[in-house]
Amino acid sequence: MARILEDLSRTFSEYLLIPRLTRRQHVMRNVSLVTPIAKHKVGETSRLNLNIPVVSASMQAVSGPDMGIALARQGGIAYVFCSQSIESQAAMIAKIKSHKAGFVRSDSNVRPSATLQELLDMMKKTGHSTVPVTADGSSTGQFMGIITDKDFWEFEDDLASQVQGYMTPREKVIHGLVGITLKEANHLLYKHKKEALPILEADGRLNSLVFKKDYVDHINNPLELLDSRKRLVAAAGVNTHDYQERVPALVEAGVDVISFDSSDGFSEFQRDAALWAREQYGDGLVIGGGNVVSAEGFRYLVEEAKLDFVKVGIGGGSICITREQKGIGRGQASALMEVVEERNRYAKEKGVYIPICSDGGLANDTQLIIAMAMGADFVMMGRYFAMTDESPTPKISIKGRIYKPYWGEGSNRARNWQRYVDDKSATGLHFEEGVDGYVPVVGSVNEVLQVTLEKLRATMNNLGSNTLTEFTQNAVLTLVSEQSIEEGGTSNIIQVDSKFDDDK
Ligand code: MZP
Repeated sequence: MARILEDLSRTFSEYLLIPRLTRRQHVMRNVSLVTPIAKHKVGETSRLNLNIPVVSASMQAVSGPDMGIALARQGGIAYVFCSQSIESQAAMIAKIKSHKAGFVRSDSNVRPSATLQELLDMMKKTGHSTVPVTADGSSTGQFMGIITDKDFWEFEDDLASQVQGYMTPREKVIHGLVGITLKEANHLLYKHKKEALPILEADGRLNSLVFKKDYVDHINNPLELLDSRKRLVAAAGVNTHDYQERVPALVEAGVDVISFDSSDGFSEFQRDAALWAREQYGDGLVIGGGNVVSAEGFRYLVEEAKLDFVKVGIGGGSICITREQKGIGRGQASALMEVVEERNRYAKEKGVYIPICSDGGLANDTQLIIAMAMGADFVMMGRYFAMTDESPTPKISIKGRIYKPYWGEGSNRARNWQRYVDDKSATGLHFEEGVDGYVPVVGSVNEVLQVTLEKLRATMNNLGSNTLTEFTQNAVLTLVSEQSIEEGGTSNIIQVDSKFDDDK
């Protein structure tokens, strides 16, 4: 006979946190939101940490290269969606990795014999105003000089003239040699008041460029998530079908983290795919997966699939109808608490800590805070990021307000049948697990995260904590009655404007 769990399936909005003693050191500027994403020995640090506990969902309407860049610059990561061709997903990862780095391979170069018109066309196409001149016009050719848009006047100079008559020749260009540190390169830029510094090989070939604007950008984004080569960290969703071709292409493009994307990840399909990836790349790649909603599912993915992190959540997503279509799922709070308990048990038994991601169904900032207090190491959100300027969808005006489309990966629109069919013999499904709709536009990733993370930091202080580990350890939660929930909102007043809250 079927077993019936005694507890109710609970959601985040049914809980509140009880404040703990706030000491003098518990102020927002002392709060660190650093959190692990890869499994590690208890007491040691993870081989990859996020600087904020937030990642975006692997969805067509959410995570493209712009989201990858915006989120990594804030300290998180975006899982570039896998419901697309391998080539285009790999190109998105390559775009994130090449976005900005201390040392950038130059992608706009000209030959000395190129005309100013050719140079101008290139500058307009790429938006780059500083262009290295190399003997063969390649990014690694013999360095001959540099030309910028200030070296000629588009409407005065003869555009049929050759670049070599206008460029600053090599002997007059301040440059560095391969081996120089980023700090030294930035110092040269500062000392000579330059915008760009070419870095040359010992034999005079161009290696890379260092830009002043990247230095300024880094100062403005202190939590930026960078790899050991100072490139933004990039992540991708993958599936259990074409992983033997997709994962190598993503690795080749520079991906740092992959996550198996499935509404129900408690399967041998996911185990086999994850083990294959681990065998190929060892610990060089962070490999996560899911989703699960039980201790049993968590154990399986950790012990059998050897995942680095596990995602929790079935059916809670804002666009998800899995629960009503298939009758599977669990209240997100109950699922998370059971998995966290099992993770802690596993850490005690084996001395290995497995980060947990709470995926989907966060309707507002408060629920994110409760998820973190319950022991999630980071949260994954779709709708939250679909509403930002950086999601890959167009803005649409409906009755005078601006919206963006948002649709589930299990909807017909996404046609992401791999995610929902783990049986290769199946050719497609005759029912949907996701819906298609619109969400209001709320601004840039930077703007919305600033508010959300400020609330998280403030609550951490209320609970006498400056780190996420302390936050979870100090957390005391209480279940609330429907009346208390009602009381928690405004009461007995007429609100001036509740539009924004309604939208969130
Ligand atoms: P949300 O943040 O919009 O509430 O939920 C995003 C999450 O919903 C994703 O990370 C994914 O786990 C899940 N999802 C995506 N598509 C579907 C679907 O079509 C879905 N059913 O459930």
